[in-house]
Amino acid sequence: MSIKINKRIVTIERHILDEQAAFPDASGTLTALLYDMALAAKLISSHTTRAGLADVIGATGTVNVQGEEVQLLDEYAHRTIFQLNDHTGRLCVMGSEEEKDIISIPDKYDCGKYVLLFDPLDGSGNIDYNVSVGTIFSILRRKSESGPGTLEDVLQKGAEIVAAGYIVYGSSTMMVYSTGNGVHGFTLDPGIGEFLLSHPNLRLPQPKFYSANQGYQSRWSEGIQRYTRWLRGEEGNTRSLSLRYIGSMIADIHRNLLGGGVFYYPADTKSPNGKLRMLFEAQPMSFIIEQAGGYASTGRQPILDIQPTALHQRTPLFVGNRELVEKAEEFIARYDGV
Ligand code: P6P
Repeated sequence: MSIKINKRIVTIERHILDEQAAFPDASGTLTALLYDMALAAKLISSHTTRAGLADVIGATGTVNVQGEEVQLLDEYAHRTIFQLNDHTGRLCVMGSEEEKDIISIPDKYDCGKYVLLFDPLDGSGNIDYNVSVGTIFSILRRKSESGPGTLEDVLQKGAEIVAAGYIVYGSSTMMVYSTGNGVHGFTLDPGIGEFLLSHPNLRLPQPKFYSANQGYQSRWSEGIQRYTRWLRGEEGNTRSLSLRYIGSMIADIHRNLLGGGVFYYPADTKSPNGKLRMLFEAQPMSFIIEQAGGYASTGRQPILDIQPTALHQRTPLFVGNRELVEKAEEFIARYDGV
């Protein structure tokens, strides 16, 4: 009797290990760090998928450095990622969208060679509406020689990112990551508590969607208003894309990664530097999308080339299929001047 062999089941742990094999001098530290983020994802997922039931829904009554109401799940996600990483000796410093300053490694623990930046729960304002939210992270090598990490270790260009990923807590929980060798997606099998490879070597397909909050159109520049009309098949464009915007950046960008398209949150008269955070949202998502064959820009320059000057600085963001993002740059240059 022949035994039916399952098709190759690849857990995220196995995939990360295989990826490490591509770096002969790898010490395994980055691999272990990615494992830790996968574990954090499982723990956070277990709370987000029953937010309506557990005592984790709703606000804490506090406001974070962004001026946003902190949700109980925000706090849980932030604490989980911190506690899984503060003692491992793999990091010299952390930065979180929820913390005003950089997060030092407690004195009792060793410092390592990596920096971890994370947005513990992006889009958390949508939790109460049962809209998908997510965790975003990026990993960089420290610049300082040794000891506790510094702000300089954190304020690096996105081009210096060693690995980045996000977890989207939606109809299923998916973890998508890149170590600079393509983009790979894993779906959590809650029955066995494992992330299984479901989307190997993700590449942006031909675009179907454009994602922006058109409710702000009157606050946009002429170039961005014309660009938006172009995406709709006007302004001389013969092709129109479908508008899909759910107000949770991770959910919007994840859909566009799989279906093709552009997400943009431009500067406007109310937010002259845009709304999204450079270090915790724009850089990691730009790294991932560019690894999938796309491009990310402020509308005037590549996101990954920008030297950050402040931990929570914001940036305009256009990210997705290269031809769509470059078209935005073209409209902005033509109608908004330099
Ligand atoms: P608006 C969520 O608060 C967030 O930071 C992103 O996830 C999302 O894309 C954006 O803000 C939505 O902002 O102004 O359209 O509600």
